[in-house]
Amino acid sequence: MLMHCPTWPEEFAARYRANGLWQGQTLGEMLAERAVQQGDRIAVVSGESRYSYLELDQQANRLASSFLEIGLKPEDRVVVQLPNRYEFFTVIFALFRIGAIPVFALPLHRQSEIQYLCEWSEAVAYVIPDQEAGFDYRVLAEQVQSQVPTLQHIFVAGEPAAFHSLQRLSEHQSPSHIAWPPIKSNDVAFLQLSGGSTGLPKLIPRTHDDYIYSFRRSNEICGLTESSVYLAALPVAHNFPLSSPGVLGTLYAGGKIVLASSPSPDIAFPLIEKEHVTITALVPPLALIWMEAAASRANDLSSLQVLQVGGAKFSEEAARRVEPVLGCKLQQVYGMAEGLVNYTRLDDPEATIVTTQGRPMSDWDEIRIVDEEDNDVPVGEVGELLTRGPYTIRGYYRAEAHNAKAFTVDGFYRTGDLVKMNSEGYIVVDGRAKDQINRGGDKIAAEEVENHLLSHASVFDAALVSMPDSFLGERSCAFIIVRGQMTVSAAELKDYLRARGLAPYKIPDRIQFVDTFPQTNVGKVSKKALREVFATTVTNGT
Ligand code: J2J
Repeated sequence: MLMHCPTWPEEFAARYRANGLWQGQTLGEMLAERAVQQGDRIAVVSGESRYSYLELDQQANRLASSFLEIGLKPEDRVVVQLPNRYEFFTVIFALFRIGAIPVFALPLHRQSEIQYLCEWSEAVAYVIPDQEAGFDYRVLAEQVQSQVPTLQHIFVAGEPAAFHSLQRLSEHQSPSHIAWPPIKSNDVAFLQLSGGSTGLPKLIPRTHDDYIYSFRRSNEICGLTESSVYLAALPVAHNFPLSSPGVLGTLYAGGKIVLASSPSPDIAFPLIEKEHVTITALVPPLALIWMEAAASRANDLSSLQVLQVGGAKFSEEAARRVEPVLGCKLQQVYGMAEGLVNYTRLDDPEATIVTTQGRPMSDWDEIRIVDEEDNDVPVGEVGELLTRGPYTIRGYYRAEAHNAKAFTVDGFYRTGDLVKMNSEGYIVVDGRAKDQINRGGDKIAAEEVENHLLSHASVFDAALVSMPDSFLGERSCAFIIVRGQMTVSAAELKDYLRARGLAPYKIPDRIQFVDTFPQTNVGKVSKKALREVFATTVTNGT
């Protein structure tokens, strides 16, 4: 078991096993089993290429042998930053097979995030595409490798330049069959990234047992079968398209995954028509774009049965339009990479589907809604959501001090979300207690950006807050107090953050210079008062 990963007390683990929630299978074994059952049926469609279950399984095996030959070992951490392309699957299943641990990064992450992930996880390898959306990841890899001494190998999907070619390694036939290292289903399978609210994002250890349970149960709720066709429009490494039920749920069901290189209607709509997509997942701003585009496109979207929307609050007004405009059922999904996922059910009344963010997927999910003193609030009142259960982590990786604050002593995760629950157990997300901005589903930890701003010589103090936005839900505004008589412009500060290698979505949408910050009565910066500057001005996203 990977060190520094808090896990479930044995009494809970035994209960989850005895009740058949954790079934003792690893992700690698799951794919091997499907390869036997599904054989030549298509598992993944990527561009013009189609790959069967058998091909995926065999290529993952060959890549796994190559990884072992190169020297990767069980529990080695490998940062995986791949967009929606086939290699994502061969890479993660090869790593699962040898017990190495993928650390998931998002395609928009840049040097600041990747270097931190590599350093914090002490990664020995980093997997990238050659280029994507005009960005050369090989240059980024060089920069990161020069800074991180543990990083020995760079694997590239596409043109490898000076690095290892994934394609070559997946074609390579080992001289003899290599025995896979023993892997237990309660081992950590990978590290997922948290949205974060403190200085740097935390790493979320998910086990084979708990993750397989989460997408197996999601499949039951979302009705996934081997005739399902899942369009991966969001970046597949994100927890939502990965597991709710996402691409892994689709493989579990024996269905077909269709990879979209971008979620834009130009790319996604023709794929829906051509591949007869039945289900897909979007964040709210993309759902708005799809509804806008549907009216003016000739594409036949009639195969689409379910549109899942989650990651950020979906407005009731927009939710009501989904079925009439796109001709499919809406499912709201309120989940988190730490575990708990809530779904509206496909047969729920319309009022429930459009006004709530669903209810926990499992009877085994334990939920509390509490006030600031951790007392339960009455039904219908707003409080912070706490949760524990068979697929919700008991602590972050290497984060002892933070874990003491982020979890209760009896193991409930403090979500930082302010919610209320109705009498039927459905949850409505009402706001946030954590210091985070949710920019259309992209999470920004305020403190992380503030720390970057504070490192600028002209910045005396910085506070990042959300401002309401009709398209993204929220955008970010950095309030800045300049040091002494120094001067700096908003454009200079944004360039500075870009030069520090911050992901583009974390660059503040607006920078506002002020002389002082409003304070709370205990002398802390009042972010509430700062947010109120924008309370009445809903900006129009451009
Ligand atoms: C309001 N806020 C939401 C929703 C997430 C499925 C779906 C989403 C995620 C995800 C996920 C929301 N309405 N419908 O992992 O498996 C906000 C909450 C939550 C945080 C988690 C999945 N759906 N949120 O978004 O780890 O604040 O996971 O705590 O990225 O997103 O973010 P993340």
